[in-house]
Amino acid sequence: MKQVRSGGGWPAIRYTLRKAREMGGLLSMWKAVRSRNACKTCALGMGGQRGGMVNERGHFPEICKKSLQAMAADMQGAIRPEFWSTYSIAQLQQFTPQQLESCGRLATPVIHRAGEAHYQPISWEDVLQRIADKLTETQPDESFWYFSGRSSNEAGFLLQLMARLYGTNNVNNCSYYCHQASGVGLTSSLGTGTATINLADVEHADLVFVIGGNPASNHPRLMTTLKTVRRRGGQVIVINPVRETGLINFRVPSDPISLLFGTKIASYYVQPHIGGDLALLIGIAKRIDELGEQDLDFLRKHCDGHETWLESLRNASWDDIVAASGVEVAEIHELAARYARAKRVVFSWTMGITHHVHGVANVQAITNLALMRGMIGKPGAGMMPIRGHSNVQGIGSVGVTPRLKDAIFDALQNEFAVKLPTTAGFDTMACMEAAAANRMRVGVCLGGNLYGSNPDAQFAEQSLQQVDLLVYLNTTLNTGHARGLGRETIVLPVLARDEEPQPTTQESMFNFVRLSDGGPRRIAGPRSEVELIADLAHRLMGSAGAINWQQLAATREIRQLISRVVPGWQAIGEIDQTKQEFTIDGRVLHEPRFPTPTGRARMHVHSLPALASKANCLRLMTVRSEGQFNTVVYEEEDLYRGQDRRDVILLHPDDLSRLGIRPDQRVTVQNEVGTMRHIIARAYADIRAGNALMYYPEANVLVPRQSDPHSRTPAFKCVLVEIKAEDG
Ligand SMILES: Nc1nc2c(c(=O)[nH]1)N[C@H]1C(S)=C(S)[C@@H](COP(=O)(O)OP(=O)(O)OC[C@H]3O[C@@H](n4cnc5c(=O)[nH]c(N)nc54)[C@H](O)[C@@H]3O)O[C@H]1N2
Ligand SMILES: Nc1nc2c(c(=O)[nH]1)N[C@H]1C(S)=C(S)[C@@H](COP(=O)(O)OP(=O)(O)OC[C@H]3O[C@@H](n4cnc5c(=O)[nH]c(N)nc54)[C@H](O)[C@@H]3O)O[C@H]1N2
Ligand SMILES: [Mo]
Repeated sequence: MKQVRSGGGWPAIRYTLRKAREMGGLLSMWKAVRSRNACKTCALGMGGQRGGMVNERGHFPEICKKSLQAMAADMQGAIRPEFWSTYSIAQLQQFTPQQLESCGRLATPVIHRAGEAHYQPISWEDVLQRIADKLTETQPDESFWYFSGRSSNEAGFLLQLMARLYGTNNVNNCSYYCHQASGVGLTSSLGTGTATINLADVEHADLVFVIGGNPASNHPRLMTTLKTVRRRGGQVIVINPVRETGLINFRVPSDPISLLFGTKIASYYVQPHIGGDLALLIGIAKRIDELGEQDLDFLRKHCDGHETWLESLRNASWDDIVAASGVEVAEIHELAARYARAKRVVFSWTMGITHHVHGVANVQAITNLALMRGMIGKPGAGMMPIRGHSNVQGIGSVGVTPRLKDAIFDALQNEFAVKLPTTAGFDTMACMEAAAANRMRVGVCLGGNLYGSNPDAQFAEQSLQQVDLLVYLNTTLNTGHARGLGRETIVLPVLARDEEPQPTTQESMFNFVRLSDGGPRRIAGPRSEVELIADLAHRLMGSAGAINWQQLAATREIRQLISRVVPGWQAIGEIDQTKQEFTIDGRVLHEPRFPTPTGRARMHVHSLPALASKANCLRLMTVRSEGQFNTVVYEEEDLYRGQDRRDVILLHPDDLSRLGIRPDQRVTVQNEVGTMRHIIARAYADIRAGNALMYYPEANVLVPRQSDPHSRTPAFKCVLVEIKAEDG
C-alpha cells in the first residue's frame, strides 16, 4: 500500500462522507456531532455548551475521523438477543476487535460462567442483586475497581465513592497504562500533575516541542493549533524515532489553503533511539548551559536543586549522551540553539515519553529543560502532556486514584461523618498481579478493556481467570469480553455520553470542564452509568448508611458534592444554572508560583540510562495505527504508515539486510514473554535503524510487565525482541 505524503486532507474528508452514510446520512451525522456534548475521543476537548465541533477558543469547525468513528459505533443498532446463543465464547475469541465492535451496541445484561459455551442474557434485577450479594460476602480489599477514561466525572466520582465506602482503595484508572508518569513527574517537579497552560498559550508560543507522540493521527485537532504556530512564524520541533508522515506535512481539512497545499508541521525533526529521550534532553540542557543561555535569575528565584542539577549536566560526558540517545552532538547543538532563540516555548509529549521504565525521569527531564529557561509560569509557555481518553484527566481529578488527595479525603469524611479506608490501594498492575495470585474475588470495570490494554496478554488472561466475578460496564463488545473472563463474567450495557438522560461533565487536557447535555437514547436496554452505579450502591449499602445513594442518582447532586469536596472545582456547583464551563482553579500557571509546599519548583538529577539492548535483539515500540482507537480497531490499514494490514513488523531496510530477511518475508518475533509467528517483516525507512514497530493491542503478547517504579507505567514502547526469518 502506498504511503500518503501528508496527514489529514481529502482522505479525511472522503472518510467523513463514508461514515455519514453509515450514520444514516449527512443530516443525522451533523445532528450527532453538533449536539451539545463533549467529544468522545481524545482529551483535546471539543463540544460541550458551545455545540459540537467547537474548541475551547470558540473555533469551529473542529472534527476528526476518530470522533466520527466513535459516534458511528454508538449509532449502531442493538445486538439482538439471539446473538448470545448463536455465537459461543470460542467463536467470539476468533473475532477481530473490529468484528466485535461492529456486532452492535450492548443492549441487555449478559452472564457467563467458566466452562459454559455461551453468554446468557439475564435481567437487570437479577444481575444487580447477584453483584451486590457477591460483594457482600467478599472482603473489600479482595475487590478491584478499574476505570477507563470515557465515563463522566459524575460516574467516576460516584463509583470510587461507592468502592471506598464499601471498604477498599483498590481504585485506579487506565492512566496507569498511559500518562501516570506525567502526573507523577510533573507533581514531583511543580506540585501539579496536569498541563500548566491553556489552548491560547499554545497558539501564542513561538516554539512547540512534540516529543514521543503522533498527534497527527491521535490528536488530529492539535494540528490546527500547530498550523497556527507555524503560520505565525513559530517553530515545531519533533523528537521521535519514527518520521511520522502527518507531523511532516498535514492538510487541515477545515482550512482551504492548508487543505490544498498542506502545512509543513515540523521545522526540525530528530530521531533518537527508542528510550533515548532522557539522554537527549540532558544533552540539550547541557548545551544551553555551555552557551550560558539559562535563566539563572529564574533558577535562583524559583527553583530548588538547580545547582546540583547544573553540576550534573557539567559532569555528563558528550560521548555518553550520544551513545545513550543515538543523536549526534551537532544535532543536539542545533536543537539547543533553536531552543535558546525562542521566547515562549511549550513542551508537549505523549506515550513515547511515558511508556518507559524511566517514564517519570523523562517527564522530570522535560520539566528541567523548561525551567532552565524560565518557560513555566508565564503566558505562551509551559507544559502540555497530551492526554489520551476524553475524560481520563477528569476522573483522576475527582478521585479515581488509589490514594485520594488529602483535601478530598478530609472533605469526604467531614461531609458524611464517615471513616474512609486508609489502606494503600493497588494500582492497575498490582490488581492484576493480586488476581494472578488468587487474591482478588471481584473486579468491576467501568468502561475500557482491561484485558486488551494489559502488557503480557497471556498473563492477563490467566490472572483474570482467577477472579470469581468480573463485571464490565460497556457500550460495545471488545476482546476483554471474549478473553478477559473470570469464573463468572457479567457484561452490563450502558448509555454513551450523548444519550445520558441527565447532563454530565468532562475535563479536557487543558483543565477545562465541559457540560454535556446528554440526549435521547438510541436503543432500548442500556442504563445510564450514574443511575446504574447508584442502584448498585443502594443495594449493597442500603439507605441506613451515611449516604443516600438514591439521591445521588441525580447528576446535579453529585456535582454539588464535587464542588464541596474537590479543590478547584467550586464552579461545578453552579454549572446547572449558569451553564458556565470553566477552567479548574490553580492549574494554569501564568506566574512562577508553584503549588509545592515551598512555592518553588524542584529540579531532579538523573543519571543517563543506557539504551535497552540484548544480543540479537531489536528494540520494539508498540503503537497505534491511524485506524484504531486503543483496543478497538476500526480498520486494518494504516494510511499514514502505508500499511494495508496489522500483522506486520516495520524494520529499517538496514536491519532487514543485516538480519538476512527479505522485505515482506514472514518472521517469528519472540522474547521471554511470548511468540508471534507469521508476522510480515516490512521495510520501513522512516524508522531509526535498530528499532522496530508493531501494532498494539496485538503485540501485547510480547510486552513484559516491567514498569517504571515511580509511576508503575509499563514500558510498552521498549520491548526487546528477536526476529527470525521463517522458511520460504
Ligand atoms: N486515533 C487514535 N487517537 C487516539 C488513540 C488511539 O488509539 N487512536 N488513543 C488515545 C490515547 S488513550 C492516548 S494515550 C493517545 C496516544 O497518543 P500517542 O502517544 O501519540 O500514541 P502511540 O501510538 O502510542 O504513539 C506514540 C508515538 O511515540 C513514538 N515513540 C515510540 N517510542 C518512543 C521513544 O522512545 N521516544 C520518543 N521520543 N518517541 C517514541 C512513536 O513513534 C509514536 O509516534 O492517543 C489518544 N488518541
Ligand atoms: N502494547 C500497548 N499497550 C497499551 C498501550 C500501548 O501504546 N501499547 N496504550 C495504553 C493506553 S495509553 C491506554 S489508555 C490503555 C487503554 O485502555 P482502556 O481504556 O481500558 O481501553 P479502550 O480500548 O480504550 O476501551 C474501549 C472500550 O470502552 C468502552 N466504552 C466506550 N465508550 C464508553 C462509555 O461511554 N462508557 C463505558 N462504560 N464504556 C465505554 C467500549 O466498550 C470499548 O470496547 O491501553 C494501554 N495499553
Ligand atoms: Mo492512553
